[in-house]
Amino acid sequence: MKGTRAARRHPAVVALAVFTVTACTPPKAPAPSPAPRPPEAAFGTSAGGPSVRVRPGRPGGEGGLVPVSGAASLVAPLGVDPACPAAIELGARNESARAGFADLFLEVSPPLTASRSMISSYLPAGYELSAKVLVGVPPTTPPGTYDLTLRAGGRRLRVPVSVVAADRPGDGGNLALRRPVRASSQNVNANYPACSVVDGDRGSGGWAGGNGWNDATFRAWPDTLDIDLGGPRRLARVDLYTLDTPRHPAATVGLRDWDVQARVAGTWRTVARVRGNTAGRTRSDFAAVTADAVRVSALAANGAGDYSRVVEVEAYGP
Ligand SMILES: [Ca+2]
Repeated sequence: MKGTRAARRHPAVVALAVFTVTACTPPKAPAPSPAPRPPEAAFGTSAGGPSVRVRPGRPGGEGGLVPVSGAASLVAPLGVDPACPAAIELGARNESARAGFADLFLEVSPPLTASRSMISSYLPAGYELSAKVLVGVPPTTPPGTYDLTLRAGGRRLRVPVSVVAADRPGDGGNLALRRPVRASSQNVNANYPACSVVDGDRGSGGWAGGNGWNDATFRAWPDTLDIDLGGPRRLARVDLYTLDTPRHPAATVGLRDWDVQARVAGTWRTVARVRGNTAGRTRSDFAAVTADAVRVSALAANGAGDYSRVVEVEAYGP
C-alpha cells in the first residue's frame, strides 16, 4: 500500500498509478505458448493472486464507495482439490463525483481462509475495481454457513459462504462436477490446473486465473483428461467448453479435434468423435452406456495447433 499513500501526496505519482492500473485492465492473454510464471501465493497471505481489475462502471447511484460482489453467495465444497478452491469476484464501485483511492478490507470467518485481506487501487469516478478472492476450506471444517465480509468506504457487504460436502446434489445433473480429474500433463504455470475443468465455471473470462486446463506438451498429441465419476453412472452426453473469448476465439485457440471416451467395465470405449470444432461449447450425445469414468482425448487444436485448452467438461445421463 506504500505506492498508494505516496501517490496521494504526489500528483505526479497519481498519473503513474493510473497508467499502471490501465495497463493491467485487459484480460490476461493466453499466449499460444504460456510463459512459466511463479505459482500464486499460498492461502492466508494478502499478496499474489490475479491482478486487481479497474473498468468503467455504472454512473450515479448511492454516492461514495459501494462494495460489490460478483455473486450473492458462495458455495465452498469440502474435499475438493486444493488447486481449485472456491472463488468469488469482489470489489467496489466509485459512485462519487471524484476520483480517489479505494481501500477494501476482507474478513472471513475461521477456519476458512481468504487469498486476500485487502484490495486497493486508485479509482476514477464511475469506475469499478474488482479482484478474484479464493476461499480455502480446511478439510476438518464443519459444514454450515460462514461469513465473508467486505468493507469499503464505511459500508459493509456480507457474502454468505456455504460449506457443503463435495457430492451434495443440486448440481443440475452434471456427473463430472467437482469429481477428481487426472490430466496427461499440466502446464508448469499453476494457473491451469486440471481440476478447473470440473469447477462449475464454464466462462472463459477467468482464463490464466485458474479456470481452465492447459497441457504441457507442445504440439504433441493426444492429451487426455480423465474424470472419475465415483462409481458406475448412466452416461449419454458430454459437453466440452474450450477457450473462447472475443480476443481469443475458439476458432483460433480452442480445441479442434477430440474423442469422448467412457470407461465401461474397465475398458475405455470411444462414444463420440468431434472433428473440426470452432465453437466454444460442443455437446456430444451418444447411446447411453454405464461408465465409471469419462475421458477427453484431445487430438488437435485450432490455429497455432500447439496446446489443449479446456475450460469445463460436463457429463450427463440419458
Ligand atoms: Ca472451469
